Formats: sequence, structure tokens, C-alpha cells
Amino acid sequence: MATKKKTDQDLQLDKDQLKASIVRHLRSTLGTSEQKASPEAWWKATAAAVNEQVYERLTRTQQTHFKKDTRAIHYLSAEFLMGRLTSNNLHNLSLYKICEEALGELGLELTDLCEQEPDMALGNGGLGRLAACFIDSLATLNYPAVGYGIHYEHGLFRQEIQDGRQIERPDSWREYGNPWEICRPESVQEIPLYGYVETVFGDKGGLKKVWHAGRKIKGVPWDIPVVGFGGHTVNILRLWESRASEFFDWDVFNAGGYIDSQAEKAQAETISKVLYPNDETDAGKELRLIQQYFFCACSIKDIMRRYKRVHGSDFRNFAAQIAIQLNDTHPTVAIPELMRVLVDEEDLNWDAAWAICYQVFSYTNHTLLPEALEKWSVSLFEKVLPRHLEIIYEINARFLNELVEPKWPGNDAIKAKLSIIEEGDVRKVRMGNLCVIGSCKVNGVAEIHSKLVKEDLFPEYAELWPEKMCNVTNGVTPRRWLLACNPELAALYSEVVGKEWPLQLDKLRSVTKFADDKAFQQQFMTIKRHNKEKLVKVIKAETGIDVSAEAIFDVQIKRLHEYKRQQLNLIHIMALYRRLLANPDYDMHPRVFIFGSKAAPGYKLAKDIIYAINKLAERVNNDARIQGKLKVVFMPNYRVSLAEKLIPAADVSEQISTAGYEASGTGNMKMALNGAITIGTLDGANIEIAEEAGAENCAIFGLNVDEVKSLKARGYNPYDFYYANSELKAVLDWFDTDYFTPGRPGELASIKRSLLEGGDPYLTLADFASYSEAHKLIDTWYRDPALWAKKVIINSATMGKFNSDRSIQDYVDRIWKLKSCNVG
Ligand code: CBF
Repeated sequence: MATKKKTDQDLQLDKDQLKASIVRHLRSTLGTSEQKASPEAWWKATAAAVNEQVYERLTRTQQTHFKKDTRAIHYLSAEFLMGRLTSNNLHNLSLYKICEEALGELGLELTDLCEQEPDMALGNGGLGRLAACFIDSLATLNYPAVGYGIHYEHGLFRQEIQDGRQIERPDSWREYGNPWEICRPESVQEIPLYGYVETVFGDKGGLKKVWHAGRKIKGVPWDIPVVGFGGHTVNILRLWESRASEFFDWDVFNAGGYIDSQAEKAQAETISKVLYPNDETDAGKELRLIQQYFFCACSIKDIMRRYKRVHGSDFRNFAAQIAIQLNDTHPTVAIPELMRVLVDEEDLNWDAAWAICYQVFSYTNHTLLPEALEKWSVSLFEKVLPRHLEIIYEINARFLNELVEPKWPGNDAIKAKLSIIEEGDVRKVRMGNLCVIGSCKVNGVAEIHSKLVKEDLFPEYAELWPEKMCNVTNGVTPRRWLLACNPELAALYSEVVGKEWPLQLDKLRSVTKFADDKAFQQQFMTIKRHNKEKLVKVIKAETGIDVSAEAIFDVQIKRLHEYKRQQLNLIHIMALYRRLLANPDYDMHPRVFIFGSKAAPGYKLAKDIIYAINKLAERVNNDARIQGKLKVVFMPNYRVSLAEKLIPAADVSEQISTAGYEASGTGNMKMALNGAITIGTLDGANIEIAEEAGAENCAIFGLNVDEVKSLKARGYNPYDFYYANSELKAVLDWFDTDYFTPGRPGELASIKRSLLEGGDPYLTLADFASYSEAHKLIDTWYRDPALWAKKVIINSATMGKFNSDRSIQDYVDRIWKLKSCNVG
């Protein structure tokens, strides 16, 4: 019997209904009582009550999408850094206030319950968090979309700091269950691996390839509903968990081989066991390639299943219905996989299959770092995915013969460069090249980055296909990164510009007219002060360090990497410390430098930098001589939920990468939106932030992209800067002493070595003097409260461009060509 579609109004709950639902779930879902329930049980009961709403809307969305048979985007990403979902879902369903009141009547604080939720840390950093913002925006804008990824049992490691050093601990985000995910056994997929390829005669007379797999792995889907703001559309994020095809081998088990019978199960489950904690290199090669293939193959099967449900084996509509975005090179193997399915399983001829593939895929590049453009050895590919290697050879041969040869006749050097196969002692498959060749669009993530992708990384491809290369500047969801994390500022904005700003962030621009208004400045800065006071308590609780909200809160939060230059921040703090020791009256406003950062476990220098920051912190924070003018805080276990506390409290946003290395950055957008001034290089999205806010409202310093290139071309010698700047020299020499590591001289010397003997590849010393000047400027500005307030208000009010809804609309207009689908 057909049921009537429920409207948003039918679904809306009031406080009493929500309260009753929470209590009912506490008893019937959690099996406990109001008297006995732990905070965790209350949180889960609240989530269960909210899920009643979520599921109704999810079903409604899926039925509408099915009925309308709409074109959809399938966002393939090895990482989704979702963070916590409770507050986000409540806000997006317009239930936050109602829930706060309902729980209040039960004697509970919603914010305390939210703290019970472990972060879903299925990503390393910017790339994974971007994917999370994008699926939020897709649902908000009512676009049919599915996110596809891996259901890692352990997300990014939990970082502990012991004696200043990073210790990695496993992250078990779902050890006690996660109320936001739904297992979908009805959509399990089976994936082949290893084995060999046989050529046989096909039914239609010609030759046909058959892949005889050596092993099969089961992919079990877990769906995380993605609630759009307003609650109209609820899309899904589908994450695949690996399991053995057969639970275990009964014969072996019965014969007494209890351990052996479990071996295959353990091996299969390893595939989705851990997220690789390194976003810049390809470690654990075989497992990593299998991970990538596993989730891509499961996703392609899922896409096929859904398509065939409506269209059967008629693939003429496939490219019109299906768009697939490759989030970096990690899901590249989806291209040969779709070719394999179309040619080998669906019997399409090569040209027809390629015409489909080419229209379906597009690729986003997120970095120019050569080590991040993945390459897999041909022999590994041949072992794990023998049929895919053949397909890649075929794609490559056709590309070189049909496109490269006519354009550059006889030019073997260009052929070698553009080939998917890198020749050499170890032949390799270049996934970046495969992505560009197999995608109809290739985009970078900020204007400057896209320009460099086009001109420096893939210039010949851009010559072949000028219309293929484009830019989509990143963005962040203002729902999580302002409405939810900074409620006071959100309320102020709603009062001044109306309640639409979470959807139309551009509306904030009208606030610039109050940038000079004393009363508004006062309101804005009072909110910042409250956020800083809250952070003071968090810092004390997490680190034991006392800081004052009077000080400037100077924040650098991001993965630890030499190109992001935490070491520049570090040596500048050391220089300030020296100035204060030399002259206790050195004129500066008190400053708290706050870091949050994880280093890849195998990245020794990055871990040394964390150690140095902590050792510097111990010394500086306990030195009475400097009268509290300088404090250094390293916040352990940086993650999304911690970012939500740090960002609203930041006065200064450190965005100090070597120009040309940070593709975009998104922390820069979040901090500016929450009223911080960027101290930054002309890199990534900093350039566009400065354009929006006005360069005079940012502290821009250092070499620009062209200057970096020309200094490198001239031959950069860090010793020139070391000898020319006595303060810099003194700071670097400090690393050799035991000043920060009493009794253990030289423990920090690796940092100095990397900056001098190591050649300082990221030009830290070259930018030191101008960085130091920019900090002086910040200090001067801060001491003029009206000037500071004006600048931070302008920064916050002009970040409308960096709404991830705008990014998604750009993807839709420039790449995906979707139509929004009215669900509610
Ligand atoms: O585009 C999202 C982010 O991706 C990275 O984190 C990445 O993993 N390559 C970049 O480093 C960031 O610049 C970028 O904002």
C-alpha cells in the first residue's frame, strides 16, 4: 500500500515529544533507567531519538531519488573526517534548542552529552575534512549524492604526549557501538583479488578475458546518514568493511585446525582495519593498494546495482545518470575497474566502455608534493590486480598512439613523461597520469594551486585538453564551523543579518558596515573573550598549563609537515624568548602560542619538532623572568572536536607554508570566519582570503610562489641567512645546547641540521625575518583595540566565498552538472 510522503512539518518534533522519545529509547533501546543511566547511555538514547527523524527523512529522500531517477554524484574518498555528529545533526534538523530544553528538564546538559561521542576520525587532515564538509553541503543543497569510503575499524591514531614526545595509540571510535551508522547486509558485495587472467572465446564469437580470482573478500556496507541543513535531504555516506567470504573453513576447523581456519578471516578483516596515518607517502604498499581497490570495487558494484535496477543492461544512460569524483589519486583504480566491469562483465566493446568512463570520472588534485602522487610497482599490480594491469596497458597504448603521437610526432621524451607507466629499474603505474587521462575534468583546490597543477604539474595534458583543467576553491560548512562551534557569534549574526546566513554566508558581508561601530566591536570582542575563557579551561584541563585570556591567542593547528613550517613558528617563539631574556621589558603584548598537530608515525623530523615545541613550552611556561608574557601550549590529540574549541578562540591564525606547497588549506578559512587575523604567506587559499578580507587586514609575509621558484633556481643557501641574521643564528645554535633539555645537549639538534646541512628545502630561514616583522605588526595592531576589532570583524564578515555550499555549486556548474532534487 502506498504511504503518503511526509512533509517536513509532519516530521517536526516538539520538546515534550523529543523528551518522551529519549526516555523511551533509554529504557527500550539502551535497556537502562533514568536512575541508573550513564552519560554515555543518555547520549545514545538522545541519538536514537534523533535517528527516528533521520531515518524518516532518509527513506523519504531515497524514495524520491528512486522515483525521479536523478543524476547523482558518487564521491569516492579514502578519507572522511566526520568528527562528531550529534550537535551537527541536531542543528541540521532544527532540533538543537528543543533538545537542549528537553534534556534540561531531565537534569542533563546537551553539551556534556555531546562530549560522550568519540570523533569519527576516518581521515588524516584537510582532504578528509573537506570530504565531510562536501557531503554536508551536497545534502543541504538537495543534490543526490553518495559518499563512498572505507569503514576503518581504527581511525587516525590517538596522540598522547609523554615527556614531550608523541606516542601513537589506537583509535577505537566504535568500540562500544556508534549510534549513527546502519549496517546494510542486503547490499553486501564480493570482491575478487589476485589470481590470473584467461583469454577465452566469448558468446559473441570474439575473444574475451576472464579473471580467475585467487581470493574473494566480502564488502559489508555501513551507512552514515548525512543530514542536510534544514533536514530536507538525507543522503548517505556508505563505508565498506572487509570480511572473509566464508566465515571460516569448516573442514579445517573440524579437523582440529582452529587457528588456521581463522587465518583467512583475519587477513580479510585487515583490509579495513586501519587508516594509513600518513597522507603523503605510500607505506604498506600491498595492503594500501588492496584497500583502495576494495572500496572502489565495492562502490562501483553498488553504483551498477542501483543503475541496473532501473535501466537493466542498457548502458546508454549510464554517463547521464552517474558522476564519480575521485578525491585525490587514492580511488584511481575505479577507472580500470569500471572498464573491466563494462567490457568483461557487461560485454560492451572497448570504445563504448571508454566513452562512458571518460564522461563519468573527474579528479581533484589536492597536492603538488611528488611523493603524494601515488605510484604502484607494475609487479605489485600484476600480482593483486592482473586484469586491471592489462586494462591500464590498453588505456595507455591507445592514449599514446591516438593522442600523444599525432600531437608530438616522434617525441619519445614527452611520451615517457605522459605515459601511465614509468619505465626504470622498477616499472611503476602512475596513478596521477591515469586520473588525468581517464577523467573529463581535473581540478585543483584554490586558484593558485589550480594554476600550478595546469602549468607545472600537468602542462602537456593541459595542452592536449585545455578545457579539462579547472579550479574549485575549497570551502567549509558554516553550520559546523560557525553555527555549532561558536553559538554566541552565530546568535549575534542572526540578530544583525537575519537567520539565513548559515545557507547564504555572503549575507555576513553587510556586517562590514559595523566594523567601526564601537557598540558592535564591543559585542564582537566580548564573544571572542568568552570563547577564549572557555578555551583557557580546556587548556588547563588537558595540559595543566595556566594561560590568560588577556593574551593574544596565536594558533597553528594542522598536520605536522616541514612544508607547513611549524618549525618557523617554533624558531620565532625562541627568538621572542631570547628578546625577553635579554630585556625583560621588551615591549610586547602577552602571547599564547597554541599548537595542535599529529605527525605521521614514521616521520622522524616531524616528531622531533613536536618534541621541541613541548620542551620549549616546559622552559618558557615556567620561567618567572619573562613575567608570563610568553606561553606555549601543545594540545595533545588534535582532532575535529578539539578544533571546534580552538577555532572560535583564535586571535591569530598561522598559515605559514612555503608558497606553492599548501594546495589550499581550510583551517585558514575557519579561523578567519571566527574572527582571527591570518598571518600567512601568499599560498593556497590565503591569497583568496586576503583578496576577500583586504590585504591590509591580514599579515602577509614571505616569498611568493615566483620568488620561491627563482630563489631555488638561483641556488638557495640557508647559511647565507644564518650568518646574516645574528638573532636567527643564536636561535639555531640554541638547538645544540641543553637549554631546553637539561643534561641532554643536542637532543633537538636534528631541527638545526635539517635547516642548515639539510638544505632547508622549505626555505624557513629565507622567510624568518619577514615572518618576524609580520608578528610585530600583529602586536601593534592588537594593542589598538578598535583597530584590531575592525580587522577581525572584516575578516569574519568577508569569508562568504569559503562556504562549502559555494564550492559544491562550483563543482555542479563546472563539472557534475547535477539538478537539485526537491525532497521535502
Ligand atoms: O583540499 C583539501 C586539503 O587537502 C590537503 O590536506 C591534502 O591532503 N593534500 C592539502 O594539503 C590542503 O592544502 C587542502 O586544503
